[in-house]
Amino acid sequence: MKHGILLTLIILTLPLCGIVGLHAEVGIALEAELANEIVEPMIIAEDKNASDGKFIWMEGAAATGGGGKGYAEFIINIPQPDTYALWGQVIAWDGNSDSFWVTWQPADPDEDAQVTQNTEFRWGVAQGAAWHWDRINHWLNGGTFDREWKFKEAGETVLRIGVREDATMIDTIFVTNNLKANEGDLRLPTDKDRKIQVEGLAVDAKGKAATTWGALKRAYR
Ligand SMILES: [Ca+2]
Ligand SMILES: [Ca+2]
Repeated sequence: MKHGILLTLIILTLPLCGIVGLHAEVGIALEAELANEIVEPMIIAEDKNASDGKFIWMEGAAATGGGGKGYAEFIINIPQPDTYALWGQVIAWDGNSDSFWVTWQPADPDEDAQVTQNTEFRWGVAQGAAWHWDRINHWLNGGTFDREWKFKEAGETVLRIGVREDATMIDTIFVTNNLKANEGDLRLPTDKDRKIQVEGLAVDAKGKAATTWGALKRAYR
């Protein structure tokens, strides 16, 4: 009888573990200046108050127009299929320096928003002259709404932050599958995060997973 109860408990608990496993909380902290590709006039600049002392922007003066060229691209290995939100640590001085274009493939199409001017991909950045977090939104003509991206598979994704208005600054990015996260749930990149971003340890982990699957396949033959 006791064994029966134990077995029942195990049977009931196992699927629960699976569910918990699938919904593990993901948090990936990235330095903007460590992007895989930075295309001018988006450039790296220095600021002692920025995370690791650097940020990226298209250089420009406050209260003036300009922009629309240059971008930074990040290859982000997401560990599980899920719906994700993005946050950026930013500075936006004024109404002439408070937006980017953002696409994250493959959830978003392979579209050059700087060419199409598609407002689905227009991020209206929260203004402030000191570094602050802002959840990436889309600033549609009918209002501004938080964005979320659904990925059907784990693996490499490509995030592009394109210049829309010059002088808009971005320091760090935080990737999370907690769609209800607030600022207290976010973090700046640590030395370990930067090492992973530079050396691609996430790719190694992926390689290990592939090896494990290969070993499993052999075991079943
Ligand atoms: Ca500007
Ligand atoms: Ca930084």
